[in-house]
Amino acid sequence: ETDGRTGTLERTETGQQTGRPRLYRVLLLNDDYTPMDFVVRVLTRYFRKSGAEAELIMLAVHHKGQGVAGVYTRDVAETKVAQVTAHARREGHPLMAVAEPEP
Ligand code: NFA
Repeated sequence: ETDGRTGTLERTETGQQTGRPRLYRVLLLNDDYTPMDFVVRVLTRYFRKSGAEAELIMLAVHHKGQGVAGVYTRDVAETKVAQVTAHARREGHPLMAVAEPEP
């Protein structure tokens, strides 16, 4: 049975999780200021994309407003969001990343 708080599909009497965990999409959001080459480097560094794939995802975000950088369990997705956000701010760019559960 689905647990709305944890996203686990089942839970044993001892609280151990069973079944497949819910997966979360990490989305990159477009803005007018972050340089395209910075977004490509984020995708290769934090999401292990090839240069060609990173370029395609970056352009999709640029043209459509958002795009999927990767799909992960909740903890990993939230860590990627935090890492990307921290890196962008450190470098002075407004790039935004968010995590959303897969339907
Ligand atoms: N729109 C940004 C630009 O024209 C590029 C960008 C792409 C920013 C993807 C954020 C995400 N410099």
